[in-house]
Amino acid sequence: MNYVTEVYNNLAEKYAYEPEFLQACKEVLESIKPCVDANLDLYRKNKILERITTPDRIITFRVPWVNDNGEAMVNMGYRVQWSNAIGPYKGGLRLHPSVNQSILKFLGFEQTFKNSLTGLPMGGGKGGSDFDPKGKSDREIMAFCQSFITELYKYIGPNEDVPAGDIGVGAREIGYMYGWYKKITGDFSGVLTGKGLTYGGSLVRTEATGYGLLYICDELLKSHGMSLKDKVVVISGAGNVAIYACEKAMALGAKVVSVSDSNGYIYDKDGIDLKLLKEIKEVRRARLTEYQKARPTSVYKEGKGVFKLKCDIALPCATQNELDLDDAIALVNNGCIAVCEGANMPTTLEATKYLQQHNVLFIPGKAANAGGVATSGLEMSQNSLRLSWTFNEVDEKLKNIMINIYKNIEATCKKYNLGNDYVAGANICGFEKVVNAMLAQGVC
Ligand code: NDP
Ligand code: 2IT
Repeated sequence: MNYVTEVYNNLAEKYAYEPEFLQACKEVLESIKPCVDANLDLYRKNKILERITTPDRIITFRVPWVNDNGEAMVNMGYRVQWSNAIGPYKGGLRLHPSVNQSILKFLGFEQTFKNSLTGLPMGGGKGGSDFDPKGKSDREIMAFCQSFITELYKYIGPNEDVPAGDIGVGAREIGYMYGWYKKITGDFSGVLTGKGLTYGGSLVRTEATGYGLLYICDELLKSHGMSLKDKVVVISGAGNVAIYACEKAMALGAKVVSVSDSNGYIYDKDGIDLKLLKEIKEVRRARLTEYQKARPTSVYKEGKGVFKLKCDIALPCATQNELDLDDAIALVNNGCIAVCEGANMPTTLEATKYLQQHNVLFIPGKAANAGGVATSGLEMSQNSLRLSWTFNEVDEKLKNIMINIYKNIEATCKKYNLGNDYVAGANICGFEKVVNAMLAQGVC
């Protein structure tokens, strides 16, 4: 049996109860086969595939906190430290009731290759909790964050593991976590990224994932003789990534006609009113029904539906497996040219294959949404230098990183005769750097 299949089958047997993790492994392992075949003896002898699909460690812990009624609450906390082959563990923290070990393992595994693609010295990790921030008071959020860090602080550090935000974790949560880390350790250092601008945060970090997504989308279109000008774009999600993807898409001349949350979606034929969206989501933390109330010419529909809308470009920016085969068929039938993933693994394996087979240009999340972690890397650099760069300086570096990611993926596609299979290009490109570091460092 070939090495890739053998390793995947073993994982599938051992982790049958971790579907998201297996999905991520399947995608990566199948697509790196040309590179594995070219180095078969070396990789087999060093158990490269077995080692890279096994995290360095998983830390799990109880997070007790007290709600506003004085009642004790308990959640599970996790940190998956996947690989520090090329730098300290780096990756976000997710607070969402769906969080479990399978989801955090898929995210930590993906993060390792994503961080490698940025060209910055960052290893991969991910963490979070099944705590649901929705409807909680500021005091409850603070109580949870302090309890979470009371345990996690033992395992993180500016040269060890540097967490950041993800779903449910933004500036407010990072602030509470940073304050408590400092309180316990007395150490003012770059242990978290996504910090506020008055205490070590970087300009552009808030915008970075969404902006980066559009920089790479723009580069993709340019290299195929097109541009974003006058393109109709659908976006799912209405959080950090979606909002700044919307902002940059509009700045580059596209019209964004949708956003969504976990209850439903907005279709705004005149183009999303970004100021209104920010006010509702960033200030009031309210639902999208409020958008429709304030803008009666838009339409609100319950449930899924964003990818059934007619568009030129689709940017899934909410969560994993939100774009399925039915959506992919609708996108192709509606003439969609490109899908770039703002979220992590938002497209199912079948949907990805369908889009690629029907010549829809497809950039996977580990490349397309790498701008967030790349700018976290730039925040780490500024913290080490004890300097703050201007908005334009950081934005320019972000843009160059995204363009380089695209160029490197394209070069990998050429090297291995992969055509426009940017999934394989991104996986092989991210994988090769990590593996070369592993080989140089011996069995550890
Ligand atoms: P936010 O918490 O800011 O926003 C998440 C958005 O997605 C919300 O609109 C939320 O709706 C929606 N959503 C979340 N879970 C579900 C679900 N199960 N079903 C339907 N809708 C859902 O998170 P981010 O914008 O930061 O993250 C979005 C995606 O981007 C995630 O996949 C994340 O891993 C990825 N990402 C984030 C980066 C970052 O820097 N923040 C960097 C790279 C990737 P609701 O409010 O109703 O829950
Ligand atoms: O998925 C991701 O890349 C993130 N949530 C950002 C991680 C980071 O460390 O900035």
